[in-house]
Amino acid sequence: MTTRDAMYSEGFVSSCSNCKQLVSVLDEGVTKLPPETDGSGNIEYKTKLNNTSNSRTSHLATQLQWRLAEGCGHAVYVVGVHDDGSVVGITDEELQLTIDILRDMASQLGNAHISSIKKRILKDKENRIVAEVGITQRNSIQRSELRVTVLGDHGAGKSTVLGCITHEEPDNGCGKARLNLLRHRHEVESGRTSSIALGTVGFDSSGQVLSYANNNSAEQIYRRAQHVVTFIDTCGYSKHLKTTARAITGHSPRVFCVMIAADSEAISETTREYMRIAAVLGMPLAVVVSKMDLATKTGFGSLMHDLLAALTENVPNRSKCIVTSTNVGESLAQDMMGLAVVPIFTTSAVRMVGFNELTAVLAKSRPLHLRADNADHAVSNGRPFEFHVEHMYSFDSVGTVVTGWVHAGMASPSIERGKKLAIGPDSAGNFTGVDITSIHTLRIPTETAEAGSSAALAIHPHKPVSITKGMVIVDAEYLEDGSKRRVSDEFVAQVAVLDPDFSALHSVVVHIRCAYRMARIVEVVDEQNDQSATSSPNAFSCYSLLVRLKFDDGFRDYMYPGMPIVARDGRNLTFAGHIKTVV
Ligand SMILES: Nc1nc2c(ncn2[C@@H]2O[C@H](COP(=O)(O)OP(=O)(O)OP(=O)(O)O)[C@@H](O)[C@H]2O)c(=O)[nH]1
Ligand SMILES: [Mg+2]
Repeated sequence: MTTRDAMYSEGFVSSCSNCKQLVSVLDEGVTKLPPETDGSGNIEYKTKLNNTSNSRTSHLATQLQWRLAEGCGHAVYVVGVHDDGSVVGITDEELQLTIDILRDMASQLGNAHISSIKKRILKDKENRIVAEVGITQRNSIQRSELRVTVLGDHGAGKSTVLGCITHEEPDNGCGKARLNLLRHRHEVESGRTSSIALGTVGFDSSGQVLSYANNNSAEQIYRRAQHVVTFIDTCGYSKHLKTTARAITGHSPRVFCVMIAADSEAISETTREYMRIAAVLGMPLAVVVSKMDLATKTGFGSLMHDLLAALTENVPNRSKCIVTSTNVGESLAQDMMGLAVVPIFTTSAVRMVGFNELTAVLAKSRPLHLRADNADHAVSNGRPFEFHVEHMYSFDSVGTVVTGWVHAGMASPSIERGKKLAIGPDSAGNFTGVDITSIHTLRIPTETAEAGSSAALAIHPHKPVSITKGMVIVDAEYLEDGSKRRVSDEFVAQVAVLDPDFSALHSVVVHIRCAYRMARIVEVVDEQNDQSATSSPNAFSCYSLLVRLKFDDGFRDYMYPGMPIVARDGRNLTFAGHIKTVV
Protein backbone atom coordinates (compact mmCIF):
# COMPACT_ATOMS: atom_id res chain seq x y z
CA MET A 1 0.00 0.00 0.00
CA THR A 2 1.40 3.38 -0.95
CA THR A 3 1.01 6.54 1.06
CA ARG A 4 -1.42 7.89 -1.48
CA ASP A 5 -3.50 4.72 -1.35
CA ALA A 6 -3.78 5.27 2.34
CA MET A 7 -4.94 8.81 1.71
CA TYR A 8 -8.04 8.51 3.78
CA SER A 9 -6.93 5.75 6.02
CA GLU A 10 -3.79 6.58 7.92
CA GLY A 11 -3.52 6.91 11.63
CA PHE A 12 -6.50 4.96 12.80
CA VAL A 13 -7.32 4.22 16.38
CA SER A 14 -10.09 1.97 17.44
CA SER A 15 -10.25 3.37 20.91
CA CYS A 16 -8.27 5.57 23.21
CA SER A 17 -7.63 2.83 25.74
CA ASN A 18 -3.86 3.20 25.43
CA CYS A 19 -4.05 6.90 26.16
CA LYS A 20 -4.44 6.52 29.92
CA GLN A 21 -1.65 7.76 32.13
CA LEU A 22 -1.28 5.51 35.16
CA VAL A 23 1.09 7.77 37.15
CA SER A 24 1.00 11.54 36.78
CA VAL A 25 4.03 13.74 36.99
CA LEU A 26 1.83 16.10 38.98
CA ASP A 27 1.52 13.58 41.83
CA GLU A 28 3.58 14.69 44.80
CA GLY A 29 6.76 12.64 45.30
CA VAL A 30 6.85 11.07 41.83
CA THR A 31 10.45 11.02 40.57
CA LYS A 32 10.15 8.54 37.73
CA LEU A 33 7.46 7.85 35.16
CA PRO A 34 7.23 4.78 32.94
CA PRO A 35 9.32 5.35 29.78
CA GLU A 36 7.50 7.19 26.99
CA THR A 37 5.53 4.95 24.62
CA ASP A 38 6.80 5.87 21.18
CA GLY A 39 4.50 3.87 18.95
CA SER A 40 1.12 4.61 20.49
CA GLY A 41 -0.80 6.79 22.88
CA ASN A 42 -1.48 10.50 23.18
CA ILE A 43 1.22 11.26 25.76
CA GLU A 44 4.51 12.83 24.71
CA TYR A 45 7.42 13.56 27.08
CA LYS A 46 9.53 16.64 26.41
CA THR A 47 12.37 17.74 28.65
CA LYS A 48 11.95 21.22 27.19
CA LEU A 49 11.50 22.86 23.79
CA ASN A 50 13.78 25.64 22.66
CA ASN A 51 14.54 25.21 18.98
CA THR A 52 12.24 27.37 16.91
CA SER A 53 13.51 26.81 13.36
CA ASN A 54 10.65 26.43 10.86
CA SER A 55 11.47 22.87 9.91
CA ARG A 56 11.79 21.85 13.56
CA THR A 57 8.43 23.40 14.46
CA SER A 58 6.68 21.75 11.54
CA HIS A 59 8.23 18.39 12.49
CA LEU A 60 6.97 18.93 16.03
CA ALA A 61 3.53 19.90 14.66
CA THR A 62 3.36 16.63 12.70
CA GLN A 63 4.27 14.75 15.86
CA LEU A 64 1.56 16.65 17.74
CA GLN A 65 -0.97 15.75 15.04
CA TRP A 66 -0.11 12.11 15.47
CA ARG A 67 -0.53 12.28 19.25
CA LEU A 68 -3.85 14.10 18.81
CA ALA A 69 -5.08 11.39 16.46
CA GLU A 70 -4.05 8.77 19.01
CA GLY A 71 -5.97 10.64 21.68
CA CYS A 72 -9.11 11.17 19.57
CA GLY A 73 -8.43 14.92 19.54
CA HIS A 74 -6.61 15.32 22.86
CA ALA A 75 -2.87 15.10 23.55
CA VAL A 76 -0.86 15.59 26.74
CA TYR A 77 2.69 16.94 26.70
CA VAL A 78 4.53 16.09 29.89
CA VAL A 79 7.23 18.73 30.26
CA GLY A 80 10.40 18.46 32.34
CA VAL A 81 10.63 14.70 31.86
CA HIS A 82 13.18 12.71 29.82
CA ASP A 83 12.00 10.09 27.31
CA ASP A 84 13.03 7.36 29.77
CA GLY A 85 10.64 8.82 32.34
CA SER A 86 13.18 10.55 34.63
CA VAL A 87 11.58 13.59 36.22
CA VAL A 88 14.20 16.37 36.02
CA GLY A 89 12.22 19.64 35.94
CA ILE A 90 13.01 22.90 34.17
CA THR A 91 13.15 26.56 35.10
CA ASP A 92 10.14 28.85 34.91
CA GLU A 93 11.69 30.65 31.94
CA GLU A 94 12.28 27.37 30.10
CA LEU A 95 8.72 26.32 30.79
CA GLN A 96 7.36 29.57 29.34
CA LEU A 97 9.42 29.11 26.16
CA THR A 98 8.26 25.48 25.89
CA ILE A 99 4.61 26.53 26.23
CA ASP A 100 5.09 29.23 23.57
CA ILE A 101 6.48 26.64 21.15
CA LEU A 102 3.65 24.21 21.96
CA ARG A 103 1.18 27.01 21.23
CA ASP A 104 2.94 27.62 17.92
CA MET A 105 2.75 23.92 17.03
CA ALA A 106 -0.97 23.85 17.85
CA SER A 107 -1.67 26.93 15.76
CA GLN A 108 0.16 25.32 12.81
CA LEU A 109 -2.53 22.66 12.79
CA GLY A 110 -5.14 25.36 12.44
CA ASN A 111 -7.73 24.03 14.83
CA ALA A 112 -5.81 22.91 17.92
CA HIS A 113 -5.18 24.90 21.09
CA ILE A 114 -3.68 24.54 24.53
CA SER A 115 -6.60 23.59 26.72
CA SER A 116 -4.88 23.14 30.10
CA ILE A 117 -1.55 23.76 31.86
CA LYS A 118 -0.95 22.04 35.20
CA LYS A 119 2.34 22.48 37.07
CA ARG A 120 4.17 20.99 40.05
CA ILE A 121 7.18 22.54 41.73
CA LEU A 122 9.93 20.08 42.60
CA LYS A 123 10.93 21.31 46.01
CA ASP A 124 13.81 18.87 46.25
CA LYS A 125 15.24 20.11 42.91
CA GLU A 126 15.78 23.85 43.45
CA ASN A 127 12.13 24.63 42.73
CA ARG A 128 12.38 23.41 39.17
CA ILE A 129 9.04 22.80 37.52
CA VAL A 130 7.29 19.93 35.74
CA ALA A 131 4.03 20.39 33.88
CA GLU A 132 1.31 18.64 31.94
CA VAL A 133 0.13 20.66 28.96
CA GLY A 134 -3.14 19.50 27.45
CA ILE A 135 -3.77 20.22 23.76
CA THR A 136 -7.19 19.79 22.21
CA GLN A 137 -8.21 19.72 18.60
CA ARG A 138 -11.56 21.09 17.60
CA ASN A 139 -13.33 19.52 14.71
CA SER A 140 -15.64 22.43 14.27
CA ILE A 141 -14.93 23.30 10.64
CA GLN A 142 -17.65 22.02 8.35
CA ARG A 143 -15.81 20.97 5.21
CA SER A 144 -17.39 20.42 1.86
CA GLU A 145 -15.72 18.07 -0.58
CA LEU A 146 -15.88 18.09 -4.36
CA ARG A 147 -14.53 15.19 -6.39
CA VAL A 148 -13.43 16.00 -9.92
CA THR A 149 -12.64 13.20 -12.37
CA VAL A 150 -10.14 14.40 -14.97
CA LEU A 151 -10.54 12.71 -18.34
CA GLY A 152 -8.74 13.12 -21.64
CA ASP A 153 -6.53 11.58 -24.29
CA HIS A 154 -3.12 10.12 -23.56
CA GLY A 155 -0.63 12.99 -23.27
CA ALA A 156 -3.28 15.71 -22.97
CA GLY A 157 -1.53 16.89 -19.81
CA LYS A 158 -3.92 15.63 -17.10
CA SER A 159 -1.32 14.49 -14.57
CA THR A 160 0.85 17.52 -15.33
CA VAL A 161 -1.95 20.02 -14.73
CA LEU A 162 -2.92 18.29 -11.49
CA GLY A 163 0.73 18.17 -10.40
CA CYS A 164 0.99 21.92 -11.04
CA ILE A 165 -2.24 22.79 -9.23
CA THR A 166 -1.57 20.65 -6.18
CA HIS A 167 2.06 21.76 -5.78
CA GLU A 168 1.85 25.23 -7.34
CA GLU A 169 5.02 24.70 -9.34
CA PRO A 170 5.58 24.79 -13.11
CA ASP A 171 6.24 21.90 -15.47
CA ASN A 172 9.34 21.76 -17.69
CA GLY A 173 7.43 20.45 -20.72
CA CYS A 174 9.14 17.07 -20.31
CA GLY A 175 7.08 15.44 -17.59
CA LYS A 176 8.42 17.03 -14.39
CA ALA A 177 5.14 18.10 -12.78
CA ARG A 178 3.35 14.78 -13.32
CA LEU A 179 5.89 13.12 -10.99
CA ASN A 180 3.88 14.73 -8.18
CA LEU A 181 0.96 12.50 -9.11
CA LEU A 182 2.33 9.28 -10.59
CA ARG A 183 2.42 6.42 -8.12
CA HIS A 184 4.28 3.57 -9.78
CA ARG A 185 7.77 3.24 -11.17
CA HIS A 186 6.52 1.98 -14.52
CA GLU A 187 4.28 5.08 -14.75
CA VAL A 188 7.26 7.35 -14.12
CA GLU A 189 9.31 5.49 -16.73
CA SER A 190 6.61 5.44 -19.43
CA GLY A 191 4.96 8.76 -18.51
CA ARG A 192 1.59 7.05 -18.82
CA THR A 193 -0.82 7.04 -15.94
CA SER A 194 -2.04 3.48 -15.40
CA SER A 195 -3.73 3.76 -12.01
CA ILE A 196 -6.08 6.20 -10.38
CA ALA A 197 -4.23 8.85 -8.41
CA LEU A 198 -5.82 11.43 -6.17
CA GLY A 199 -4.62 15.02 -5.90
CA THR A 200 -5.92 17.51 -3.39
CA VAL A 201 -6.25 21.24 -3.02
CA GLY A 202 -8.09 22.97 -0.23
CA PHE A 203 -9.62 26.41 0.09
CA ASP A 204 -9.73 28.31 3.36
CA SER A 205 -12.61 30.49 4.44
CA SER A 206 -11.35 33.39 2.32
CA GLY A 207 -11.00 31.18 -0.77
CA GLN A 208 -7.19 31.05 -0.62
CA VAL A 209 -5.69 27.93 -2.17
CA LEU A 210 -4.13 25.47 0.27
CA SER A 211 -1.70 23.24 -1.60
CA TYR A 212 1.47 21.31 -0.94
CA ALA A 213 3.32 24.56 -1.65
CA ASN A 214 2.14 26.03 1.65
CA ASN A 215 1.38 22.83 3.57
CA ASN A 216 3.50 19.84 4.50
CA SER A 217 0.90 17.16 4.16
CA ALA A 218 -2.61 16.35 3.03
CA GLU A 219 -3.65 16.34 6.69
CA GLN A 220 -2.54 19.92 7.08
CA ILE A 221 -4.48 20.92 3.97
CA TYR A 222 -7.61 19.15 5.20
CA ARG A 223 -7.41 20.66 8.65
CA ARG A 224 -7.10 24.21 7.37
CA ALA A 225 -9.57 23.88 4.54
CA GLN A 226 -13.21 24.73 4.47
CA HIS A 227 -13.66 23.32 0.99
CA VAL A 228 -11.61 20.45 -0.42
CA VAL A 229 -11.31 19.54 -4.09
CA THR A 230 -10.11 16.01 -4.76
CA PHE A 231 -8.94 15.46 -8.33
CA ILE A 232 -9.11 11.93 -9.69
CA ASP A 233 -6.43 11.50 -12.34
CA THR A 234 -7.31 8.90 -14.97
CA CYS A 235 -5.48 7.10 -17.77
CA GLY A 236 -5.64 8.35 -21.34
CA TYR A 237 -4.01 5.26 -22.78
CA SER A 238 -6.70 2.90 -24.09
CA LYS A 239 -5.08 -0.16 -22.53
CA HIS A 240 -6.10 1.21 -19.13
CA LEU A 241 -9.72 1.96 -20.04
CA LYS A 242 -10.88 -0.32 -17.21
CA THR A 243 -9.26 2.01 -14.67
CA THR A 244 -10.62 5.12 -16.33
CA ALA A 245 -14.16 3.66 -16.42
CA ARG A 246 -13.85 2.98 -12.71
CA ALA A 247 -13.11 6.67 -12.09
CA ILE A 248 -16.37 7.53 -13.87
CA THR A 249 -18.74 5.34 -11.84
CA GLY A 250 -16.64 4.28 -8.89
CA HIS A 251 -15.16 7.26 -7.13
CA SER A 252 -18.34 9.30 -6.80
CA PRO A 253 -17.19 12.26 -8.88
CA ARG A 254 -19.37 15.36 -8.78
CA VAL A 255 -17.70 17.08 -11.78
CA PHE A 256 -16.01 15.82 -14.94
CA CYS A 257 -13.09 17.83 -16.27
CA VAL A 258 -12.14 17.00 -19.86
CA MET A 259 -8.62 17.96 -20.89
CA ILE A 260 -7.57 18.71 -24.47
CA ALA A 261 -4.05 19.67 -25.58
CA ALA A 262 -4.02 23.01 -27.41
CA ASP A 263 -1.64 21.58 -30.02
CA SER A 264 -4.09 18.79 -31.00
CA GLU A 265 -5.37 18.91 -34.53
CA ALA A 266 -8.95 18.09 -33.65
CA ILE A 267 -11.22 16.89 -30.87
CA SER A 268 -10.77 13.13 -30.66
CA GLU A 269 -13.60 10.62 -30.65
CA THR A 270 -12.68 9.61 -27.08
CA THR A 271 -12.98 13.20 -25.90
CA ARG A 272 -16.40 13.42 -27.54
CA GLU A 273 -17.39 10.22 -25.69
CA TYR A 274 -16.39 11.76 -22.37
CA MET A 275 -18.52 14.81 -23.16
CA ARG A 276 -21.45 12.57 -24.07
CA ILE A 277 -21.04 10.59 -20.84
CA ALA A 278 -21.16 13.84 -18.86
CA ALA A 279 -24.39 14.76 -20.65
CA VAL A 280 -25.97 11.34 -20.21
CA LEU A 281 -25.04 11.00 -16.54
CA GLY A 282 -26.15 14.58 -15.83
CA MET A 283 -22.67 15.49 -14.61
CA PRO A 284 -21.29 19.05 -14.42
CA LEU A 285 -18.54 19.46 -17.00
CA ALA A 286 -15.52 21.75 -17.30
CA VAL A 287 -13.06 21.73 -20.21
CA VAL A 288 -9.37 22.55 -19.86
CA VAL A 289 -7.39 23.34 -23.00
CA SER A 290 -3.83 22.66 -21.86
CA LYS A 291 -0.38 23.33 -23.39
CA MET A 292 -1.28 26.83 -24.57
CA ASP A 293 2.45 27.57 -24.93
CA LEU A 294 2.54 25.04 -27.79
CA ALA A 295 -0.52 26.39 -29.61
CA THR A 296 -0.31 28.25 -32.91
CA LYS A 297 -2.78 31.01 -33.65
CA THR A 298 -4.48 29.26 -36.55
CA GLY A 299 -4.30 25.82 -34.97
CA PHE A 300 -5.86 27.09 -31.75
CA GLY A 301 -8.60 28.94 -33.63
CA SER A 302 -9.61 25.84 -35.51
CA LEU A 303 -9.41 23.66 -32.36
CA MET A 304 -11.69 26.05 -30.45
CA HIS A 305 -14.12 26.00 -33.34
CA ASP A 306 -14.11 22.21 -33.21
CA LEU A 307 -14.43 22.20 -29.43
CA LEU A 308 -17.46 24.47 -29.37
CA ALA A 309 -19.12 22.37 -32.08
CA ALA A 310 -18.34 19.15 -30.19
CA LEU A 311 -19.85 20.59 -27.01
CA THR A 312 -22.96 21.73 -28.84
CA GLU A 313 -23.39 18.29 -30.35
CA ASN A 314 -22.60 16.18 -27.31
CA VAL A 315 -23.66 18.32 -24.38
CA PRO A 316 -26.76 20.03 -25.70
CA ASN A 317 -28.69 22.48 -23.55
CA ARG A 318 -25.59 23.87 -21.85
CA SER A 319 -24.01 27.12 -22.88
CA LYS A 320 -20.23 27.56 -23.07
CA CYS A 321 -18.11 30.16 -21.38
CA ILE A 322 -14.41 30.77 -21.95
CA VAL A 323 -13.06 31.83 -18.58
CA THR A 324 -10.40 34.52 -18.79
CA SER A 325 -10.56 36.09 -15.35
CA THR A 326 -10.11 34.91 -11.78
CA ASN A 327 -12.81 37.32 -10.85
CA VAL A 328 -15.56 34.84 -11.66
CA GLY A 329 -18.79 35.25 -9.84
CA GLU A 330 -20.27 32.50 -7.76
CA SER A 331 -22.92 32.26 -10.44
CA LEU A 332 -20.53 30.65 -12.96
CA ALA A 333 -19.69 27.90 -10.47
CA GLN A 334 -23.37 27.47 -9.66
CA ASP A 335 -24.30 27.37 -13.34
CA MET A 336 -21.66 24.73 -13.98
CA MET A 337 -22.93 22.63 -11.07
CA GLY A 338 -26.51 23.23 -12.19
CA LEU A 339 -25.71 21.88 -15.70
CA ALA A 340 -26.37 25.24 -17.39
CA VAL A 341 -22.80 26.11 -18.46
CA VAL A 342 -19.61 24.37 -19.51
CA PRO A 343 -16.70 26.64 -18.52
CA ILE A 344 -13.62 26.38 -20.75
CA PHE A 345 -10.19 27.17 -19.29
CA THR A 346 -6.94 27.65 -21.17
CA THR A 347 -3.74 26.72 -19.32
CA SER A 348 -0.04 26.33 -19.76
CA ALA A 349 1.77 24.21 -17.21
CA VAL A 350 5.14 25.53 -18.34
CA ARG A 351 4.15 29.17 -17.94
CA MET A 352 1.86 28.47 -14.97
CA VAL A 353 -1.04 30.37 -16.50
CA GLY A 354 -4.73 29.63 -16.37
CA PHE A 355 -4.75 27.64 -13.14
CA ASN A 356 -6.00 30.49 -10.98
CA GLU A 357 -9.10 30.77 -13.14
CA LEU A 358 -9.76 27.05 -12.75
CA THR A 359 -9.23 27.01 -8.99
CA ALA A 360 -11.33 30.17 -8.59
CA VAL A 361 -14.32 28.34 -10.08
CA LEU A 362 -13.67 25.12 -8.15
CA ALA A 363 -13.37 27.11 -4.93
CA LYS A 364 -16.96 28.18 -5.39
CA SER A 365 -18.37 24.92 -6.74
CA ARG A 366 -20.44 22.90 -4.33
CA PRO A 367 -22.19 19.64 -5.07
CA LEU A 368 -25.88 20.36 -5.51
CA HIS A 369 -26.95 18.43 -2.44
CA LEU A 370 -24.78 20.69 -0.25
CA ARG A 371 -26.37 23.88 -1.45
CA ALA A 372 -28.65 25.35 1.14
CA ASP A 373 -31.37 25.95 -1.45
CA ASN A 374 -31.45 22.33 -2.54
CA ALA A 375 -34.12 20.10 -1.14
CA ASP A 376 -31.95 17.04 -1.80
CA HIS A 377 -29.65 18.07 1.02
CA ALA A 378 -32.24 17.28 3.61
CA VAL A 379 -33.28 14.19 1.71
CA SER A 380 -29.80 12.70 1.41
CA ASN A 381 -29.08 13.37 5.07
CA GLY A 382 -32.44 12.06 6.17
CA ARG A 383 -32.11 8.87 4.15
CA PRO A 384 -30.78 5.61 5.54
CA PHE A 385 -27.03 5.22 5.48
CA GLU A 386 -25.34 4.07 2.27
CA PHE A 387 -21.55 3.91 1.90
CA HIS A 388 -19.72 2.86 -1.28
CA VAL A 389 -16.49 0.94 -0.66
CA GLU A 390 -13.55 2.02 -2.85
CA HIS A 391 -10.59 0.49 -1.01
CA MET A 392 -10.04 -1.81 1.89
CA TYR A 393 -7.09 -2.14 4.25
CA SER A 394 -6.12 -4.15 7.25
CA PHE A 395 -4.26 -2.56 10.14
CA ASP A 396 -2.85 -4.51 13.09
CA SER A 397 -4.10 -1.95 15.58
CA VAL A 398 -7.54 -1.36 14.14
CA GLY A 399 -8.51 -4.31 12.00
CA THR A 400 -10.41 -3.77 8.78
CA VAL A 401 -10.73 -0.29 7.36
CA VAL A 402 -12.76 0.59 4.28
CA THR A 403 -12.48 3.91 2.48
CA GLY A 404 -15.04 5.35 0.14
CA TRP A 405 -17.92 7.73 -0.23
CA VAL A 406 -20.96 8.30 1.95
CA HIS A 407 -23.71 8.31 -0.61
CA ALA A 408 -26.62 8.92 1.73
CA GLY A 409 -27.54 9.26 5.36
CA MET A 410 -25.25 9.46 8.33
CA ALA A 411 -23.48 6.94 10.51
CA SER A 412 -21.67 7.23 13.78
CA PRO A 413 -20.16 4.51 15.98
CA SER A 414 -22.26 5.70 18.90
CA ILE A 415 -25.54 6.10 17.01
CA GLU A 416 -25.22 2.94 15.00
CA ARG A 417 -24.59 0.69 17.95
CA GLY A 418 -27.77 -1.30 18.24
CA LYS A 419 -28.86 -0.22 14.79
CA LYS A 420 -28.30 -2.75 12.04
CA LEU A 421 -25.82 -2.07 9.28
CA ALA A 422 -24.81 -4.63 6.68
CA ILE A 423 -21.90 -4.97 4.25
CA GLY A 424 -22.21 -6.73 0.90
CA PRO A 425 -23.17 -8.15 -1.41
CA ASP A 426 -20.79 -11.07 -1.70
CA SER A 427 -20.73 -13.04 -4.96
CA ALA A 428 -23.88 -14.90 -3.89
CA GLY A 429 -25.64 -11.64 -3.18
CA ASN A 430 -25.60 -11.94 0.62
CA PHE A 431 -24.98 -9.20 3.19
CA THR A 432 -23.25 -9.56 6.54
CA GLY A 433 -23.98 -7.54 9.67
CA VAL A 434 -21.28 -5.00 10.49
CA ASP A 435 -20.44 -2.43 13.18
CA ILE A 436 -18.54 0.79 12.58
CA THR A 437 -15.97 1.26 15.32
CA SER A 438 -14.35 4.55 14.29
CA ILE A 439 -14.54 7.13 11.52
CA HIS A 440 -12.09 9.42 9.78
CA THR A 441 -13.27 12.04 7.34
CA LEU A 442 -10.47 13.50 5.23
CA ARG A 443 -8.03 11.85 7.64
CA ILE A 444 -9.49 13.69 10.61
CA PRO A 445 -11.08 11.60 13.36
CA THR A 446 -14.78 12.43 13.38
CA GLU A 447 -17.86 11.32 15.19
CA THR A 448 -20.03 10.96 12.11
CA ALA A 449 -19.76 10.08 8.43
CA GLU A 450 -22.23 12.18 6.49
CA ALA A 451 -23.69 12.14 2.98
CA GLY A 452 -21.55 13.89 0.40
CA SER A 453 -18.12 13.24 1.86
CA SER A 454 -15.42 10.64 1.67
CA ALA A 455 -14.75 8.64 4.79
CA ALA A 456 -12.59 5.88 6.17
CA LEU A 457 -14.51 3.51 8.41
CA ALA A 458 -12.94 1.03 10.80
CA ILE A 459 -15.41 -1.83 10.74
CA HIS A 460 -16.11 -5.03 12.54
CA PRO A 461 -18.11 -7.52 10.43
CA HIS A 462 -20.16 -9.95 12.51
CA LYS A 463 -18.65 -12.90 10.64
CA PRO A 464 -15.66 -13.28 8.32
CA VAL A 465 -16.36 -11.69 4.95
CA SER A 466 -14.16 -11.10 1.93
CA ILE A 467 -14.52 -7.39 1.29
CA THR A 468 -14.16 -6.18 -2.29
CA LYS A 469 -14.29 -2.83 -4.10
CA GLY A 470 -17.82 -1.91 -5.06
CA MET A 471 -19.45 -3.35 -1.95
CA VAL A 472 -21.76 -1.13 0.06
CA ILE A 473 -22.45 -0.65 3.74
CA VAL A 474 -26.14 0.06 4.12
CA ASP A 475 -28.80 0.32 6.69
CA ALA A 476 -30.09 -3.25 6.86
CA GLU A 477 -33.67 -1.95 6.78
CA TYR A 478 -32.92 -0.71 3.29
CA LEU A 479 -32.61 -4.28 2.11
CA GLU A 480 -35.81 -5.41 3.76
CA ASP A 481 -38.18 -2.53 3.17
CA GLY A 482 -39.45 -3.74 -0.20
CA SER A 483 -38.12 -0.62 -1.93
CA LYS A 484 -36.73 -0.69 -5.44
CA ARG A 485 -33.27 -1.34 -4.04
CA ARG A 486 -32.36 -4.93 -4.35
CA VAL A 487 -29.72 -7.51 -5.02
CA SER A 488 -30.18 -9.03 -8.43
CA ASP A 489 -28.37 -10.43 -11.44
CA GLU A 490 -30.54 -8.68 -14.02
CA PHE A 491 -31.53 -5.09 -14.70
CA VAL A 492 -32.67 -2.70 -17.40
CA ALA A 493 -30.64 0.44 -18.06
CA GLN A 494 -31.47 3.52 -20.07
CA VAL A 495 -28.34 4.32 -22.01
CA ALA A 496 -26.75 6.31 -24.79
CA VAL A 497 -24.63 4.34 -27.19
CA LEU A 498 -20.99 5.37 -27.52
CA ASP A 499 -19.70 2.65 -29.85
CA PRO A 500 -21.08 2.45 -33.38
CA ASP A 501 -20.30 -1.31 -33.49
CA PHE A 502 -22.62 -1.88 -30.58
CA SER A 503 -24.97 -4.17 -32.52
CA ALA A 504 -22.32 -6.88 -32.82
CA LEU A 505 -21.95 -7.19 -29.07
CA HIS A 506 -23.40 -9.96 -27.00
CA SER A 507 -21.48 -9.35 -23.82
CA VAL A 508 -20.07 -6.24 -22.22
CA VAL A 509 -18.18 -5.38 -19.06
CA VAL A 510 -20.48 -3.28 -16.90
CA HIS A 511 -19.09 -0.83 -14.33
CA ILE A 512 -21.35 -0.12 -11.36
CA ARG A 513 -19.83 1.89 -8.52
CA CYS A 514 -16.27 0.56 -8.10
CA ALA A 515 -17.09 -2.92 -9.36
CA TYR A 516 -17.18 -4.33 -12.87
CA ARG A 517 -18.71 -7.55 -14.16
CA MET A 518 -19.26 -9.37 -17.41
CA ALA A 519 -22.88 -9.12 -18.45
CA ARG A 520 -24.89 -10.51 -21.34
CA ILE A 521 -27.13 -8.23 -23.36
CA VAL A 522 -30.49 -9.97 -23.17
CA GLU A 523 -32.60 -7.44 -25.02
CA VAL A 524 -32.33 -3.99 -26.57
CA VAL A 525 -35.34 -1.73 -26.98
CA ASP A 526 -35.25 1.55 -28.84
CA GLU A 527 -37.72 3.61 -26.83
CA GLN A 528 -37.76 6.42 -29.33
CA ASN A 529 -38.72 4.19 -32.23
CA ASP A 530 -40.82 2.04 -29.93
CA GLN A 531 -39.58 -1.28 -31.21
CA SER A 532 -37.70 -4.30 -30.10
CA ALA A 533 -34.49 -3.57 -31.85
CA THR A 534 -32.12 -6.44 -31.40
CA SER A 535 -31.85 -6.78 -35.15
CA SER A 536 -31.30 -3.15 -36.19
CA PRO A 537 -29.61 -1.21 -33.46
CA ASN A 538 -27.33 0.87 -35.66
CA ALA A 539 -29.74 3.76 -35.73
CA PHE A 540 -29.36 4.38 -31.99
CA SER A 541 -27.44 7.36 -30.85
CA CYS A 542 -29.56 9.21 -28.32
CA TYR A 543 -30.39 8.46 -24.75
CA SER A 544 -33.39 6.37 -25.62
CA LEU A 545 -32.08 2.88 -25.62
CA LEU A 546 -33.22 0.40 -23.01
CA VAL A 547 -30.76 -2.43 -22.53
CA ARG A 548 -31.62 -5.47 -20.49
CA LEU A 549 -28.47 -6.98 -18.98
CA LYS A 550 -27.78 -10.15 -17.04
CA PHE A 551 -24.57 -10.74 -15.11
CA ASP A 552 -22.57 -13.83 -16.05
CA ASP A 553 -22.01 -16.67 -13.59
CA GLY A 554 -25.09 -15.83 -11.56
CA PHE A 555 -23.36 -12.88 -9.91
CA ARG A 556 -25.77 -10.67 -7.99
CA ASP A 557 -25.17 -7.02 -7.21
CA TYR A 558 -26.86 -4.31 -5.16
CA MET A 559 -28.67 -1.91 -7.49
CA TYR A 560 -31.47 0.58 -7.68
CA PRO A 561 -32.93 2.89 -10.30
CA GLY A 562 -30.80 5.94 -10.99
CA MET A 563 -27.41 4.29 -10.38
CA PRO A 564 -24.93 5.32 -13.12
CA ILE A 565 -23.36 2.60 -15.25
CA VAL A 566 -20.75 2.51 -17.98
CA ALA A 567 -20.21 -0.48 -20.24
CA ARG A 568 -17.14 -1.33 -22.25
CA ASP A 569 -16.01 -3.92 -24.70
CA GLY A 570 -12.27 -4.45 -24.59
CA ARG A 571 -10.74 -1.06 -25.32
CA ASN A 572 -13.95 0.76 -26.29
CA LEU A 573 -16.65 2.34 -24.19
CA THR A 574 -19.91 0.88 -25.43
CA PHE A 575 -22.67 2.75 -23.65
CA ALA A 576 -23.38 4.78 -20.54
CA GLY A 577 -26.52 5.60 -18.65
CA HIS A 578 -28.55 4.84 -15.56
CA ILE A 579 -30.26 1.78 -14.19
CA LYS A 580 -33.97 2.07 -14.88
CA THR A 581 -35.38 -1.04 -13.26
CA VAL A 582 -33.92 -3.91 -11.32
CA VAL A 583 -35.52 -7.14 -12.47
N1 LIG B 1 4.90 22.58 -23.23
C1 LIG B 1 3.99 22.04 -22.41
N2 LIG B 1 4.04 20.75 -22.13
C2 LIG B 1 3.11 20.22 -21.32
C3 LIG B 1 2.08 21.00 -20.74
N3 LIG B 1 1.30 20.20 -19.99
C4 LIG B 1 1.82 18.96 -20.09
N4 LIG B 1 2.91 18.97 -20.89
C5 LIG B 1 3.74 17.83 -21.23
O1 LIG B 1 2.95 16.87 -21.90
C6 LIG B 1 3.41 15.56 -21.61
C7 LIG B 1 2.25 14.67 -21.24
O2 LIG B 1 1.68 15.12 -20.05
P1 LIG B 1 0.94 14.14 -19.04
O3 LIG B 1 0.55 14.99 -17.89
O4 LIG B 1 1.75 12.95 -18.75
O5 LIG B 1 -0.32 13.70 -19.89
P2 LIG B 1 -1.53 12.78 -19.38
O6 LIG B 1 -2.78 13.36 -19.93
O7 LIG B 1 -1.49 12.59 -17.93
O8 LIG B 1 -1.24 11.40 -20.10
P3 LIG B 1 -1.76 9.93 -19.67
O9 LIG B 1 -1.43 9.72 -18.25
O10 LIG B 1 -1.05 8.95 -20.55
O11 LIG B 1 -3.23 9.90 -19.94
C8 LIG B 1 4.46 15.72 -20.52
O12 LIG B 1 5.72 15.59 -21.09
C9 LIG B 1 4.28 17.14 -20.01
O13 LIG B 1 5.48 17.73 -19.56
C10 LIG B 1 2.06 22.39 -21.05
O14 LIG B 1 1.20 23.16 -20.61
N5 LIG B 1 3.04 22.88 -21.90
MG1 LIG C 1 -1.30 11.01 -16.72
